[in-house]
Amino acid sequence: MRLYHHPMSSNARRAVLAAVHLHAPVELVRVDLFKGEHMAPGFVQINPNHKVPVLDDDGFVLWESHAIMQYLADKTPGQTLYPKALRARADVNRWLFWCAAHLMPAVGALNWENHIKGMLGLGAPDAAIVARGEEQLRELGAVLDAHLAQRAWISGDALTLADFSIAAPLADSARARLPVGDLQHVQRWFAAVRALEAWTSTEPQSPR
Ligand SMILES: N[C@@H](CCC(=O)N[C@@H](CS)C(=O)NCC(=O)O)C(=O)O
Repeated sequence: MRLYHHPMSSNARRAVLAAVHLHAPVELVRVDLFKGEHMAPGFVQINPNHKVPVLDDDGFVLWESHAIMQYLADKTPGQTLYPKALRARADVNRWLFWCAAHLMPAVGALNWENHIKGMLGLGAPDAAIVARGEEQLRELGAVLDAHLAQRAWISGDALTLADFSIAAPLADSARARLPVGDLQHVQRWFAAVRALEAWTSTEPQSPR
């Protein structure tokens, strides 16, 4: 299997984290977003959305990071990241959708305005977009913090795909100036995720 990614992409990182933790036999293929490799005809052919991550499993091409995580887990015998029991799986799915639908747009706005724009020389952050992103993230962060006050991991009592999904974008906390530093339960949980081998072994060495 080939997993197309870029080290600065938190969407790609969650798929890579799942692959590494599951010991899935994937070959990581770096797509250089800064050189525009994601816009090359060959890449757009496999993902018309021109985004990473993309998984190619012997010709079966899958894009969308959460679908990739689920597929890799379902392919792995004996895995525990994605429980099979109906309600346990539904609970993991709930957080994956929460992340995709709510968390990522808020983090994405702050990451673009506070980090990527400056890196690409595209000017100062737009104050209105930053204010809106911060407001959304504070509300979402409060929900996550209250949830984690009662538990070690996001879903059930063990590490699941939900933890990798939500932790991946928080790696940008400092650069994107995400207002999550004072969320004590989130920070305790995030430290536990960062201590996992899947996390430490996929820390970007030279992001660009
Ligand atoms: N919903 C997608 C989002 C993927 C995404 O936005 N990837 C970004 C990098 S974080 C990308 O490749 N952007 C390049 C582009 O949009 O042209 C997923 O979860 O896989």
